[in-house]
Amino acid sequence: MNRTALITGVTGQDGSYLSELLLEKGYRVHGLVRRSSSFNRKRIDHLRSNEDFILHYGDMTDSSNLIRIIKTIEPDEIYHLAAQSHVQISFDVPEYTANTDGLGTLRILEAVRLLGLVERTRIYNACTSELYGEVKEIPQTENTPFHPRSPYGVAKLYSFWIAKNYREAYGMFNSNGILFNHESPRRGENFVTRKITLSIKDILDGKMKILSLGNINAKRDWGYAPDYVEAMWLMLQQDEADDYVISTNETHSVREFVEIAFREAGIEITWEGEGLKEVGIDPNGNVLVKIDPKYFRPSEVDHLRGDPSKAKKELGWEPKTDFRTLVRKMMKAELEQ
Ligand code: NAP
Ligand code: G4F
Repeated sequence: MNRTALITGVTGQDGSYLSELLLEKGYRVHGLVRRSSSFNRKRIDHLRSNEDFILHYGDMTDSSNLIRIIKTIEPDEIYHLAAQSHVQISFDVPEYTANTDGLGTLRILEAVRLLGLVERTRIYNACTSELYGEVKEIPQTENTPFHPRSPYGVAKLYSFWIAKNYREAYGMFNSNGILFNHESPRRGENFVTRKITLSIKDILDGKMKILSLGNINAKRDWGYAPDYVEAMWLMLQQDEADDYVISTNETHSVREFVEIAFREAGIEITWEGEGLKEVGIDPNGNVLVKIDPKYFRPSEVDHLRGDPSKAKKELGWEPKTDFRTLVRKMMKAELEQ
């Protein structure tokens, strides 16, 4: 194919699956990695020996670095995935989140524009169902009004609109993917799905006694990350840039995720008590799940469900993995480790 792609956020969950997909398609893949005191490349370590996989040090907060990398590579496609992506942590580091997730997108757009690459370079921008926040309708579509509920959501709102504005103002090929939650065995350990599967494994291994969670009644539209990176690629193969919801149109609570994950590990959980006193117990009466208010967010997103009809019609994209299969895959991978 002889095409060149730059992936920001290449060390993350999505960056790793997308790298595999693009390398399989014959791309030369460049990835942006941050310097850290200990190596954080475990998701992409297996790609290290591939000569079409090239890493560059960089950071979304450093414009000159981004300009230099994009100038050197002149990519056909940029997949802009880098972000401080944890919603609860965005309340602790709001300014950093705005800088990385909001202005970071602007830095990429400006680099492409200033380098005269508008005609050449197509950009995928990683947006999120967190834009809907306090949802105005169920399911959410590309036309549902936004109402973000966290510094992360607000930073991504800027990212969404600046990409759209540069599309309208300068004719840039910028597509926004409004992706709903997507998970995998490579999900970061402090997102709720991975925290649950990892904790169950630790409980079985005797390393942990109780899984502590926050709002177990929150509902999410959870898909499988490898399915979702295909949609990113498809968006950049269209004749025109646009915005697309990528989701399953199914919603499940954190509570359901807990029940199914424990079941996959051979433990039937039942619930007792209410509110902060609610606990999940095993058939022997041992408390394995409890509620800890430290995981409650200052403002929460209660219910997400996305309608991916437009992506199906225009991209020919559909989710391949249902909720139960997703939980099974994640729990199985955890137990096999
Ligand atoms: P992730 O696993 O948290 O990965 C985030 C990536 O961004 C990592 O490679 C991280 O590098 C990098 N990064 C963070 N701050 C950076 C900075 N200042 N400069 C350069 N790189 C930086 O996230 P993900 O789940 O793969 O998600 C990918 C993108 O999709 C993110 O933008 C996220 O907000 C968005 N999104 C995700 C979901 C989802 O459910 N997964 C849904 C909707 C949208 P380190 O490895 O060094 O930390
Ligand atoms: O797994 P989460 O932290 O994901 P959240 O907040 O939905 O955000 C993820 O999906 C977004 C797409 O909608 C992405 F844009 C974003 O980057 C990220 O990938 O939390 C899911 C739900 C929340 O309602 C949270 O309050 O689980 C609830 N929850 C309950 N207990 C918990 C916990 N979340 C975490 N992280 N840890 C808990 O102990």
